Amino acid sequence: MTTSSSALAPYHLQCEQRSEPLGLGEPHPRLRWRLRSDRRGDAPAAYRLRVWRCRPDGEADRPVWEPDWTGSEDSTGASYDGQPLESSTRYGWSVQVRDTDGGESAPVTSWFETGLLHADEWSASWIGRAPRTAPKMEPPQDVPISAALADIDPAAHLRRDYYSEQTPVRARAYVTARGLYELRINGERVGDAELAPGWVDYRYRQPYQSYDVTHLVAEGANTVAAVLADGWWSGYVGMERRRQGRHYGPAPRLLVQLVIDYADGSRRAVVSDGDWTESPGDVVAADLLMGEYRDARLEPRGWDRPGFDDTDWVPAGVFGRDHGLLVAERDEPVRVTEELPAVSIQRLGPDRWIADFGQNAVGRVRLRLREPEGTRVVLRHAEVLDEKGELYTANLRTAEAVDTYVCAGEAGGEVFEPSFTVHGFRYAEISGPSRAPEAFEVTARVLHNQLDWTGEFACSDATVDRLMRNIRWGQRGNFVAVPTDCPQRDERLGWTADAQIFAPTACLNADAGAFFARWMDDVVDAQTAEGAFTDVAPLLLLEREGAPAWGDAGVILPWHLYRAYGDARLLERCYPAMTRWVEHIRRDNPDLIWRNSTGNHYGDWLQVGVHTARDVLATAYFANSAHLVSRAAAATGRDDDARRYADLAARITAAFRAAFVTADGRIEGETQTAYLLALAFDLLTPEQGEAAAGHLVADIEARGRSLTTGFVGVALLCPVLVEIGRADLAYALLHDDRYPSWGYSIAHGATTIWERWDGWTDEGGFQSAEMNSFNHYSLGSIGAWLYRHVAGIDQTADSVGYAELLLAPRPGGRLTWARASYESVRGRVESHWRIDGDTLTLDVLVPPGARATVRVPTHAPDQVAESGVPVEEQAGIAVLGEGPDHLLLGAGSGAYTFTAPAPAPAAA
Ligand code: RAM
Repeated sequence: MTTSSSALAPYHLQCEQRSEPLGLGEPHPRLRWRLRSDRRGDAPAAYRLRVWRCRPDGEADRPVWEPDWTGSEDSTGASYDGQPLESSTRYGWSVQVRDTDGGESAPVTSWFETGLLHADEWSASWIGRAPRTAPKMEPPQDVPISAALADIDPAAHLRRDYYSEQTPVRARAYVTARGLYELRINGERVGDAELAPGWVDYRYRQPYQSYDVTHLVAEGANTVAAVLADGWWSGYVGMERRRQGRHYGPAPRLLVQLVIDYADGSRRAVVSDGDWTESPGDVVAADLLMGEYRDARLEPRGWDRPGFDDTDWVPAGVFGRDHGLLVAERDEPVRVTEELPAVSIQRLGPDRWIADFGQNAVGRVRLRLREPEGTRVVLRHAEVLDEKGELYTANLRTAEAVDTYVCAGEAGGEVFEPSFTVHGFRYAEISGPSRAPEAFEVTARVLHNQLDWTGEFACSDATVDRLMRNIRWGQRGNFVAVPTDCPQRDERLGWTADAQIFAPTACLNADAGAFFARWMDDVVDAQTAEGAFTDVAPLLLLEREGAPAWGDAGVILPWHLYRAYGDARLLERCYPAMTRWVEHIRRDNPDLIWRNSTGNHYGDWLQVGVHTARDVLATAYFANSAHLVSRAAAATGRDDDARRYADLAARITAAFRAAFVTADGRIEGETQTAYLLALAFDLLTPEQGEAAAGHLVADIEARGRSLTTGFVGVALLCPVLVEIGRADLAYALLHDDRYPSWGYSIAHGATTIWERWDGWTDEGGFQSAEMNSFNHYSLGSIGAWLYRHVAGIDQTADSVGYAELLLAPRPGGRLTWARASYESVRGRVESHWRIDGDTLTLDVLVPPGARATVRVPTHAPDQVAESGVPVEEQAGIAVLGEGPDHLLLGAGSGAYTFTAPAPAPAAA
């Protein structure tokens, strides 16, 4: 029997949400793929997986999992369930899909590779600088150094030589540090991870990276070497004055295991141990917040290559072989993802210039220099300039963000880029060089965890496009090791509310699944014995109990990630912690009004001139969390819990109404956020809801169509306005450029989202430097609305993994077109509308296996056509309903072009 071929094609094969990951730790990794097809209505009916083991040279060796065809409409992935995976081994895999007509796709292949799966396979020791009997090394006396940096020991240079009798066929390096490391083999930098091993709560886990170093190791003499700095382990992190540094330990440590395979089948490990030697070098001091001080004259030349004479180095200190907390890295590391050349360089003095990179970004500056030996070049960083055109650094608080480089005087010039620090900046002041730096010699190198960018949005309005760019830059700048609040001042912590508010936007812009899932371990581990999630994770602040909307992130995020990516494993893992949080609030608030155990109750943080009643906000969040736990229970097959928490949510809702809502739908405090919470979380009766919607609109109108929302309310603002039929008001706020609005910041040159609406105002200038970041993503939570309501890409309320799309664009405001695309776990989704004269055209793309509800915005629902044919006559399209301003259609997968009389312009 011959099988017909299918139009279905799997693409973007991933393992554990990563493309061809090296060094996986998961015994049953999840394999997934997206589907495309050029045939309408195409859907997968079954898939077939093949997994095989590879030999060290990469060739296929033998099958390890050959399951039969699995019948499934939900063909987004499956967990490996074959023979136990071996450590440090590459596996090839392929997937093939069968469509509903029996046609089969060709197999598409990919690979993954395991790391060290068992703690007992590690033989490396933790090494570092041995405790010195001599006094601490002093930095050279001819150069000034700040008190904070002077308190930091020079980065340790560690090395060892080894000899190889044979030519290696394959080599892997498994590496981590309590601190930050840069590994080198035979003079070459290993890999391109920056700030490795990243930041997790090291008290619970220690992630290691895996590198393919086959091309670096050789027959004969070899050298493995590393530079080791403090990083999050022992450097400055956060703003807690009583405890700003050395959070995890007093000094950094390194762990290296190099595994080399030879042609004769033998395997050898070269590990960090007492055979390594140590010396300080050119990195005089390095710190994430303070900056890096590099004196190139002190570099031990050739130290990372064979043949170096290290007789005056000292034996490395050996600090045990504790491998218990080692885990394979689970998401893509921080990397340099872009370079921004200076767009201008202004001279400010005889040897002082300011470079503008045109974009507030996060990373560091790379400088090319040609200066005499001993020339000291200092780089200072700032997000904005003051009125005199100088760097504005007051808002960095105690973060110095100063990098210093002392030139070696290389004849051919030299390049300085710090390795163990990171700054948030648009401007850099360069002082010290004897001649003006040229633009090509000054580059900002952009750093963040590398994400797979899955979403794109564009529209006819340049300011709205700038807003989306600002949102994306905010995501890049604050996805550095953990989701941070800000990248510049002495804070940079994993604030939980910021993350939950921004997650819907983040997960449309990019596949942030693996990044957030890894961070969720820190959120769960930080939970108190009483069940309180925390305000920040990894936990660093002394206050343990999370505030309303902050601690709730522990419930909201796993649920959101499950819905976005359709993988229930994280939800399963977090479920017990989610229930503990809700139980903790319930226990301390028997009347179900959340007044007790509210931690540092921040309310609607940074709202504008209003005060949202704290109990209202807290109780609304309590109801929402109980409701989400009920949904999570249902999704993971816990029916009793589902009923119990649904009942709890209903009782909290009743308590909320009794305590805070009047008969005519007024909510205590009467702020926009109070109304938004009640409406978004469905806490009102239909009558109250209608009245509350009216009060919300009246408040916005009374303020001249202006918002008052802070971090918490802002995410709900435009979505709720659309929901209550006032898309026109949502657009008015979107297009507003008066204070407070997104447009106001853009009109004042913002290239990222500001922490505060009033970060800078015409009247007041800069807000207090005590708390004024120009790169916070929280107020960028409107990004999700741009995708969902402006362009029209969303999923229905009950859909998981975009199985049931909701394509409901709401043309309005100044826009004449908008489009978005999103690479969902199922495949590509598109929505693109444009209004040309009297005609609206809507192009949508629905991936195979998904279904869509399409809302065509038009005042003449009886005149909607698809590809020129009235929709009633088009096969595969169902008319689901209509209203005065739209037609609702059901459609299967495929590309569609709808046309209709353009919607009536939104009422002004
Ligand atoms: C600030 C942080 C963060 C916010 C908390 C309440 O310090 O920047 O954004 O969540 O306060």
